[in-house]
Amino acid sequence: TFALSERTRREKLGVSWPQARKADTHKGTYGHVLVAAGSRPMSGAGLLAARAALRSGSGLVSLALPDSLLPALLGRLPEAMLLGMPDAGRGDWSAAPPEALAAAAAGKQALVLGPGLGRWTNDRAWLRTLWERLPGSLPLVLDADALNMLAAAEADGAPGGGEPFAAWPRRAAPAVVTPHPGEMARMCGLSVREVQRDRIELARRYAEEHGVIVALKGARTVVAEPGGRVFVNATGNPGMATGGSGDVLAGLIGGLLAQGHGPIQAAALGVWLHGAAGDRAASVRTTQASLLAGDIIDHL
Ligand code: NPW
Ligand code: AMP
Ligand code: MG
Repeated sequence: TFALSERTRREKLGVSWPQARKADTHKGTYGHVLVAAGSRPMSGAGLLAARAALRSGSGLVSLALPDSLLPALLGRLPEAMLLGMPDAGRGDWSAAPPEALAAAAAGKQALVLGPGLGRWTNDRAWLRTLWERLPGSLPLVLDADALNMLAAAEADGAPGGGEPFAAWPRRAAPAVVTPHPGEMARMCGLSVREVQRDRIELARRYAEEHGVIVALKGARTVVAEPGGRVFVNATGNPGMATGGSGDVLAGLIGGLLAQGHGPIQAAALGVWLHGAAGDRAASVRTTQASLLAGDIIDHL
């Protein structure tokens, strides 16, 4: 277990930051992120995640959202490309075939799935189909409602139910999951109090049993990889306990993945940067109490 300092980033993860951009490069060099996030009334989650992915340095960002939300969002984030998913006019994801999202992910260098996605009938079967259709090598960040779907899938694994998440096929590129303690409690069938009792051990065990990178958020976010290193973050402040803060982290990690960082590197570096940007925002722009999630993006 390591404190996530500049030195451990360099020595234990091989990540140097900031990375200089080479002169002879173009936007295609820095990866294309697909952010599948947002639904009525949480389109802001998608905008925040996509904007954070852009600020992380990725070359292109596409934001997939239910079709009928698009007119209201035009011009809100002009740097991102908007991709309407079939929604039968409902503003949610319940009518969007997983195959359509998998097709949109083709050729992208990372997929961020979950912030503000909402829930619908049999959504975990939707996620299971998507899991199968996505290339196993596509770097993936699962957050928020995607994690609630995994939690539901795990519960389905009870006798007579469906296939638990732990039994889903392993991916060549381990997914990064970014639960807050409430989501982790659902994913593990525990109370929040039980999750908080031994965060390091729980994150380590979840990573091991599910073959994923875990970023268990909150004060001192714990980042764990299967069978290996655990990092405890030292940046960040309680001003970041504000709506949209986690949506920013998911987009940021997705952007780092798309630029070629490995999943543990992207997760650890993303968590550290997110906290450092939040610290800077709270001291130079505003106060902890007045901090907005968007301020974290602006200070990346
Ligand atoms: P309690 O009861 O407050 O103490 P949910 P959500 C617990 C989207 N958003 N330590 C918490 O505990 C998200 O992306 C959209 C301890 C409660 O039980 C999601 O899709 C926004 N406990 C959706 O909203 C901005 C903690 O978890 C439960 C904890 C719902 O996400 C907002 C709450 O979690 C939001 O990001 C901690 N550190 N953190 C937008 N602008 O569009 C949480 N808990 O029920 O999963 O609700 O996180 O708000
Ligand atoms: P979410 O609950 O998904 O919006 O995520 C909240 C984000 O803010 C996570 O990255 C947390 O680590 C961060 N955060 C929330 N509360 C604190 C805190 N008290 N200290 C440091 N970071 C926090
Ligand atoms: Mg969240």
